Amino acid sequence: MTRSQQLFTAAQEVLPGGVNSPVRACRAVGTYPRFLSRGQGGHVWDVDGKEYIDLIGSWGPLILGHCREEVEQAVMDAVKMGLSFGAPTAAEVEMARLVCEMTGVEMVRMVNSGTEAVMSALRLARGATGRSKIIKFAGCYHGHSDSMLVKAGSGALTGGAPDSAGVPAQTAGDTLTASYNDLPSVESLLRANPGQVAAVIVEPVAANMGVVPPQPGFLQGLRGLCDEYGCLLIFDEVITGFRLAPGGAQEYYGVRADLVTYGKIIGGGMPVGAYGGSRKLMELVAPLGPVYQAGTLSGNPVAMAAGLAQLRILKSAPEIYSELEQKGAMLQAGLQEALSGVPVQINRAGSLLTVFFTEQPVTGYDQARSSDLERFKQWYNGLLARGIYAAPSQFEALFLNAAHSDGDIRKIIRAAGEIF
Ligand code: HOZ
Repeated sequence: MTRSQQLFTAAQEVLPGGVNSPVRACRAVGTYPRFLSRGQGGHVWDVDGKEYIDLIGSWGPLILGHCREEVEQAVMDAVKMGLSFGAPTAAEVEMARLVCEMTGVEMVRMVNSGTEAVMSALRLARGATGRSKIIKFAGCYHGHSDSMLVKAGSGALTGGAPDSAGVPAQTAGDTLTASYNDLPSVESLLRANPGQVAAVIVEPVAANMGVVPPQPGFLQGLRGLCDEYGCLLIFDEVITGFRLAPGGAQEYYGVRADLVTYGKIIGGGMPVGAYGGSRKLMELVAPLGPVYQAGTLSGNPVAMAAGLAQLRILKSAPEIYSELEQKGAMLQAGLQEALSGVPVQINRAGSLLTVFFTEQPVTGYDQARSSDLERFKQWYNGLLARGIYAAPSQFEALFLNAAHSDGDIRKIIRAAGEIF
């Protein structure tokens, strides 16, 4: 038995499924989770000493790779000054300024996770419009708050439970579900619920049913529909924020949302989330306005220090984005060739990719679900055996980071060619 297997056995006694987040249990790929002990650059090591190319990067935030010196140093300096105050600090002001400058939002509120950011943005949208319904897209994942666990992606989809038990029917009833990349499905919901929809929330690149980029005109069309029907457009940029471009998907696709949610990438690996928008909307948040939201650990000084160090690097070295784009294109083209004997669709947006095992182009939820999950299992385990640590679910993304070398990418391509 490996050390990972021993730990997993012990974990199952005290943690549901042996994990603190379902996908990590690796149930969909028929293996046990590798318990990790350290990371460096684009690589991680498990507790048995095996090295892997890390294509998860903590599910996105480690865009510069593990243990980037400036981030590490900033955290160590902050730790020496105190772990938490529950009071304002200078770092929060600098962080808010930087987020506003890079993304174009006018005001931002720090929270502790993407789930919290979305929950708070939805409350704000409802408070601002006086309406209660929300439109989301099947297969998009916006964290695990009650109203968003309707036709959810990510772990909910992986586990075969896109609609969670424990969500009150009244809550679920206020969530309307449209089809991603299908504007008429949104318009018909808006028409059928006149004056009732507070917001349309979307992952501008769906990345929790696997990566599904928006079709040309889709995001622009959503913007137009929201304006026409008087509701707010919310971009959930927990995955795309600061990754596709310094200004996230808003910049990458040239579409502005009313509210934007961010997640872990703002913390550089520490637990952080944020939501932001125009001054007019954000001034509705307490203590200025009637929409209440609070948190002792919000703006935590250690998390701010880590995030600030990472964002400063991203801002001062924009070539990181073109390099990530090149690496993404190189991996996509290489995989396409290596997997030419297998029915695959390789979807990509910048440094985010998913290999779907299906004949049909994947532009939405139904096509994503048509992927051959047995084939995916073989793929995942084949990669793992060859030292490549990928997301253990068809319905997640692969994340490249700035520390991955061309050699790493060649190794992944070589491995892919050996699996089937
Ligand atoms: N399902 C999450 C990403 N979309 C991953 C959570 C985790 O296991 O960290």
